[in-house]
Amino acid sequence: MATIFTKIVNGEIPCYKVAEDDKFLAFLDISPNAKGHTLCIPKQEVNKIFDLDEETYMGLMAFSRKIAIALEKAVPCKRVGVAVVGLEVPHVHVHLIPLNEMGDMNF
Ligand code: IU
Repeated sequence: MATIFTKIVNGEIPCYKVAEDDKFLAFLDISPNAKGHTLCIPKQEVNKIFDLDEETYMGLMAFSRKIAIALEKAVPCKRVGVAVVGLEVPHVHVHLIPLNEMGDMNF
């Protein structure tokens, strides 16, 4: 069965799109830990990050870096935190979370 993120990629479920190219999508987290909390995903459905092929893995990192740099300019914050958690959704995603001080989630 398709993951919820594949349904978002396919447009079956709406999202607030931040950016996309042919291989990757960035969209706002539906339950954000901070204003601007963004998820970067490969459009290809793969559960675990280290199961990505090398090219997609490197591409996801490069895409996430671009989005993080743009977020740091667009959202007032001290820095953008990066996390790969994967507790809930079995489709690789990189969390980008604008932070102020340690522990201050920028709301
Ligand atoms: P995870 O623990 O890294 O798997 O967290 C999944 C994230 O995906 C979590 O922050 C959710 O709020 C987010 N999310 C979403 O943005 N849209 C959805 O439809 C679902 C989860 I389900």
